[in-house]
Amino acid sequence: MSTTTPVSPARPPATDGPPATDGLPADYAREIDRLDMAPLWTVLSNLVPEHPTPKAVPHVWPYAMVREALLESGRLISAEKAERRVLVLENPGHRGEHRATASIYAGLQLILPGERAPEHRHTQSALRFVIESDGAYTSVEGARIDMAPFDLVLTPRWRWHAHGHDGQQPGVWLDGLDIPMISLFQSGFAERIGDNEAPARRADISPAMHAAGLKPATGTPAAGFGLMHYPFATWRPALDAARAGGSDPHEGVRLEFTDPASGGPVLPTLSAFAQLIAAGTTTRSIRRTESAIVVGVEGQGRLVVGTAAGATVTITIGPRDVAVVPSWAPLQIHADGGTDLVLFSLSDRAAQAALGLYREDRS
Ligand code: GTQ
Repeated sequence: MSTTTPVSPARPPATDGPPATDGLPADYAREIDRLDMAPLWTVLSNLVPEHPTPKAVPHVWPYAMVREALLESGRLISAEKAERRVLVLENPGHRGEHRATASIYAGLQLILPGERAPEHRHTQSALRFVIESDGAYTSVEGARIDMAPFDLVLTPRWRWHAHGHDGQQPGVWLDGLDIPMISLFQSGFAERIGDNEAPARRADISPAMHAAGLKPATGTPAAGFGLMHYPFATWRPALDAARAGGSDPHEGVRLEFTDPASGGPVLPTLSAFAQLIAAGTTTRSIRRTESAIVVGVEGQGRLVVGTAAGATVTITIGPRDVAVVPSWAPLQIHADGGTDLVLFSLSDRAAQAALGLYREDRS
């Protein structure tokens, strides 16, 4: 059967000029364009590249350079009005796309003493890495989690969450979300409610349960039982303890934050890591298909990151600085600031591993 009746309303051409002919006869190029089709053979090697070709570039947001602009946002809008007062970290290779890498959204969120960012829930999952806090908190399904500097806090998909602040100084954390992945699947939903309809306030019992290897014998485990808080006060000593077990030439001492229920990544889409590189040492080059956001915690050092063009970019990183390591970029870390270098990172490894895609290459 053939028909000349368009199945969708007439629309303007995709581009202003005539379609790119790509060496095709002009009439043919026009005809397939009119039919909303395009030749594969002119683009196949871009669609199915021999190796990852990220648009994201190695980049750093030195905290001292961005902090003032973040505080200024606090004078321009309230947390209540903004819903979430965040400056999104846009990779220079993804400007206008609200993402730090192709798959990861990252932003710096500010909350001021006495403010409240209202309850909402969404199918996007979030993790927070605390940068500054003397009394900021997140509540997840009504359980309050107090945030101290360098704590990791989770807000898995579809959990009600709000933020507040009972302290004196501005509260800042890095938000890492799987927004680009949920956008790719067009599977985003969100709900907002007022504080009077908020989930009942309750104690966060999960740290005590997990520390003891216990869980409630009755009731629904889903009711906020999962471990949502990985305090710096507990993960930092664990990194030192792991150091006694030896260090890897490509990674130094690197630990993954896990969901104790599964032993797997903290979120289905995002993984999180703590890493220590001993003073005066340099890791051997490694490249991974994960794209990563790296945050400095202690010490000063350098990330030497290869680019697609075969050059290298050197990123100086210290406490609270936020950097990007793109997919498949060779990475070496130099702890050359005179002390041990401690880093936190999050990546899309969880999603890649779940799909059987994750690879790494050690040289
Ligand atoms: O705190 O819930 O940076 O929903 C972006 C979207 C933070 C949040 C972000 C969000 C949140």
